[in-house]
Amino acid sequence: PADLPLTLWLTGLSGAGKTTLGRTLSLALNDSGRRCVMLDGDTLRRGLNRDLGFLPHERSENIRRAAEVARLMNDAGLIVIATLISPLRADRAHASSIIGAHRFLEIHVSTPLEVCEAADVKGLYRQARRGELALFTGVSAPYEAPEAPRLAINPMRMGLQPAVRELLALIGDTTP
Ligand code: GGZ
Repeated sequence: PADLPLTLWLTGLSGAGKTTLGRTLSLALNDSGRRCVMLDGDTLRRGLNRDLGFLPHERSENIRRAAEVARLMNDAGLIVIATLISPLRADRAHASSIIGAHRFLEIHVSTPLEVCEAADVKGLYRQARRGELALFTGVSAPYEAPEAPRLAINPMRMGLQPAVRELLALIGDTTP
């Protein structure tokens, strides 16, 4: 149904393209009159989650809060696009249970580490390799890829617009 208030949960490495994909999807949804909201890890960490760092229990709490907000927004009828690294399966499973498995779609933004690191848009991989940034996902902290995502998508390989079309198709919108 066109207005089932889903949460699309985009998980993937830093620099995989989650935020860009989420933003482009949200523009496409707005164009077709669907109300949606983005919950981006990097943005949440400057406000709601500003007290949290990158220790495992802090990431868990970051994800838990994002999931609680997603639930409230889904309850209010909005489509939620959540873009957090969310590196651990257990934390994503917890998010799904908070939001409700029937409206939680796990999307793996599967850009490989080598590609994220080669681009290194924010210079964070370089800092992590030099030991200037601790607990960096993919370098010195784990990333557990989803075992059975609803969709795995590599926007760098397939292109942004085709990636967005796949997501739109998944949520039942065939608008190009
Ligand atoms: C991973 C880090 C770290 C460490 C800072 N590990 O690509 P970005 O820069 O713009 O977005 C990343 C963001 C990750 O926040 P999340 O809330 O998505 O992470 S999690 O779901 O794991 O809680 C990255 C930046 O913060 N960043 N230090 N050590 N990413």
